[in-house]
Amino acid sequence: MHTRHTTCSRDCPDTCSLVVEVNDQGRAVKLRGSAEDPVTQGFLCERTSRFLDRQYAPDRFTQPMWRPHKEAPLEAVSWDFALDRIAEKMLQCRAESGASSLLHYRSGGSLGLLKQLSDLLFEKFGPVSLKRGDICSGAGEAAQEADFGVCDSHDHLDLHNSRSVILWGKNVHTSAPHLLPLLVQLKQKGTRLIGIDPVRTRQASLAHHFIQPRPGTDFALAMAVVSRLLEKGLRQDPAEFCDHWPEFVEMVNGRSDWREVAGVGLEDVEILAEALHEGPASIQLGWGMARRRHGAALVRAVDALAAVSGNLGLAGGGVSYYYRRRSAFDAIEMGGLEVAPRSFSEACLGREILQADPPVRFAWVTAGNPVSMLPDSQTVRRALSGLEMLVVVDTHPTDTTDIADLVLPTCTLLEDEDLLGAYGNHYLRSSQPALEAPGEVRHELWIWQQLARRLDLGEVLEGTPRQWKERMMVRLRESGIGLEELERGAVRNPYAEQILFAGLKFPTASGKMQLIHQVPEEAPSDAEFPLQLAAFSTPKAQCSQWSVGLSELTEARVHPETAGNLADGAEVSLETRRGRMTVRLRHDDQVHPSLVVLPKGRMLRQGGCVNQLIEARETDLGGGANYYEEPARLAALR
Ligand SMILES: Nc1nc2c(c(=O)[nH]1)N[C@H]1C(S)=C(S)[C@@H](COP(=O)(O)OP(=O)(O)OC[C@H]3O[C@@H](n4cnc5c(=O)[nH]c(N)nc54)[C@H](O)[C@@H]3O)O[C@H]1N2
Ligand SMILES: Nc1nc2c(c(=O)[nH]1)N[C@H]1C(S)=C(S)[C@@H](COP(=O)(O)OP(=O)(O)OC[C@H]3O[C@@H](n4cnc5c(=O)[nH]c(N)nc54)[C@H](O)[C@@H]3O)O[C@H]1N2
Ligand code: SF4
Ligand SMILES: [Mo]
Repeated sequence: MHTRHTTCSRDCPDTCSLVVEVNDQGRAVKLRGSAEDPVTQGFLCERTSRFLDRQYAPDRFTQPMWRPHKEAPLEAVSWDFALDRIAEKMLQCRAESGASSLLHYRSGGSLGLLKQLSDLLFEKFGPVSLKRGDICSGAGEAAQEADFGVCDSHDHLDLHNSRSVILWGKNVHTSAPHLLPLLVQLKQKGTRLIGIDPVRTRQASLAHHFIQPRPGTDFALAMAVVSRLLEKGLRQDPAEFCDHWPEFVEMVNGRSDWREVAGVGLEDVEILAEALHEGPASIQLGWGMARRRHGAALVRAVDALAAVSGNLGLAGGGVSYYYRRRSAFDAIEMGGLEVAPRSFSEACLGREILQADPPVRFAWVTAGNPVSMLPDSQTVRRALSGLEMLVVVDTHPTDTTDIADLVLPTCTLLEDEDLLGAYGNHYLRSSQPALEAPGEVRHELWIWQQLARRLDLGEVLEGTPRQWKERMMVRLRESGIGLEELERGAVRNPYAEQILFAGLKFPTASGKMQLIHQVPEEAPSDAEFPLQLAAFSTPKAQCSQWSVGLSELTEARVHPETAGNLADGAEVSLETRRGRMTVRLRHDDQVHPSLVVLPKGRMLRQGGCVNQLIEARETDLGGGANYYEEPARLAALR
């Protein structure tokens, strides 16, 4: 028995250091969190603790697979056969219809930095068509870039300097578990914790005060608190460091019912106002809250609240949404969207592919399962099924591999080799193979290189994974950090600031923070579909990758009041304007009465996918997807 060290590359803010116990036959028998890593602190989340079930699942792809015609099952083929066919089709499409007839789609299956080399391959070959926007964090990032000029965070340990920490739409227990020990420690030393979520999550028992607003009304909640702060008198004059202060005040004073819109009590507003006024208060925003029609405006309202209350530019303050995880590494030179011949909105991918003129003929999908995870699954499925060739690089079967013409098997996070920056802390880490890849499984770099040779692209991708890692560490080496050090364990990004916007200087055009000063329109109400359907992260799965057992039917949680005479445990029909599915109803008085909550990630092939019920619509900024506001209703099964 021996142990190997690597890093979890899943789409998760924590980016844990893993210890893999490997037996003498080379089989992993246990995964642990590294005790030496300052963030991981010796424990893993539920979904990765159980990853070995997935690692050794019998349905793992271990050979290239080919579907001889659209209705046929996949059959195993050699790499030469698969790559020759793909190269032939790519060259044919480019010659006959131009490179815009090919689409490259990469999502967040792995956060490894080398995964961007797939973008480089397709740019050198084309440039080809790309996706535009980002369904995960697009709206929130665009909001903070508009306000502050950059979307980044104070060091997470700066929370030690906060008198209050406000967890705003951030489900720490489920989505960022390694922030929990720090929050518990802060609570013990007297830091006040406030939670804000339309679902009373487990956080309610951790927080000193928990606020349960109507979903999607965070703009109004923030303005209710601003109104109260204006009454109290501000500690700092926002006009000195913010643009649009007069318009902002006019907007706030233009309404007197902010609190009623948010559906919260006077005490809720008072406690938030007091915590922010007293300061320093750090606002920790969740990533999900902005996946709404006016998602960016919600985040901008919270940014404005932090500014007006005097919580920017000081230790213990700030609004944390995202950590610039790539900032320490050298960028791979690419033109991206600027050079792409055309782009398709990620949120509306299915519809836009179907409407494309000239048509898309070929798509390469990597590290993503767009059929299950993008809105309007059936349209995405139809669009991708209709292509002349769909190639998917993945480790396991998904709704997307189910319609692929070719599936190329690649490494799991335990076999992979890459560099990782985190989006929930400022640490940098390296992954290296803890296990040998089984069968014909290959590192993606090998796949791209083999393809590049067949496409006559010369040397652009040549080099081993380790050589590529070295190439991306030039700047880090200048500050004395080498790859060997990263391979030994987590290293803090030496270029990341402890606190942001010191001296209240912002990297915006005017050097000032930009206050939002327009109220977003309210979402139109829909009398026939009065509820809001949303699917949130579950501890049992990483997006559509389930490692803990599935219930036989998707469970829909609603407040007992909302359920009416539909019994707890009953099979009911969940309906939206997009379609319907049968779900098992669970009464849950912790859920806001206007919501129906499903677990995120279940696939069509697992008996139903929430995204088959969700309309494809973009958010106000950043090309996010409006996942959390689907008008819905429940009905008895007929
Ligand atoms: N276990 C697990 N962890 C994950 C993931 C996973 O699939 N499973 N996914 C990863 C990924 S890809 C991401 S992007 C992150 C997502 O991480 P989070 O953003 O933390 O997770 P979400 O589930 O999207 O939603 C977070 C919380 O926002 C609340 N919320 C919803 N609407 C509103 C609103 O209008 N206002 C307020 N104030 N709160 C609201 C929800 O009730 C939920 O508790 O997590 C990562 N971590
Ligand atoms: N209704 C609803 N839908 C949502 C969300 C929601 O909250 N509600 N959340 C959204 C969010 S935040 C996100 S980020 C997206 C996630 O959407 P996706 O990124 O499409 O998510 P996954 O299901 O994780 O699919 C990633 C695939 O990558 C594969 N994979 C893992 N490692 C590697 C690798 O190294 N290389 C390759 N090639 N493949 C790999 C996995 O096996 C998996 O099949 O879903 C979005 N969809
Ligand atoms: S998914 Fe997140 S919490 Fe779980 S092991 Fe990976 S990095 Fe850690
Ligand atoms: Mo995400």
